[in-house]
Amino acid sequence: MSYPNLEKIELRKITKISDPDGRGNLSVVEKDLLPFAIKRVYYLYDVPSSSTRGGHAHKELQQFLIALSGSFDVVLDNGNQRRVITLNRPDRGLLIPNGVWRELENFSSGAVCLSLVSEEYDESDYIREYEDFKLFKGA
Ligand code: T46
Repeated sequence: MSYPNLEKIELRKITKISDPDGRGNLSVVEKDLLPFAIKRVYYLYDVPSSSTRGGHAHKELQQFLIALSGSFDVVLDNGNQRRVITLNRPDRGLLIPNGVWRELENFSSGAVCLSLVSEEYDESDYIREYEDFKLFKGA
């Protein structure tokens, strides 16, 4: 399998509607923003700052991550290089293609990580050992 170019993985802007009467903001993820139909939504919260989530890759699943509240770092690894992206705005989301190892760390107090994904839950789609990921990549 080829190595996805990590430099092409970017934060996508989510439409933000600021209320003219000062009632706060509303953001909306519309279908054109994502290259997949959303099949599942889950969220991480109450994550201790010392904890790491993720630590796996997906064979097929594509994912859009949003820091609904607070901040955390996403470490991306394509089997060849690593890149760290901080999520800290509810009007930005990170689109992670399949075949990318990810680790989520440095969660701030009150951080909430929303995950919109392309597949139903299937444990066989996970590669949870880094050595298996390297083999999957053909390294
Ligand atoms: C990802 C990161 C950001 C389910 O039963 N159903 C589900 O839909 C999910 C997502 C998980 N689970 C079970 C599987 C495990 O027994 O919940 C437990 C914790 O899952 P996991 O260890 O995979 O959690 P994270 O935070 O390491 O990873 C999750 C997602 O699994 C993964 O797709 O990219 O969040």
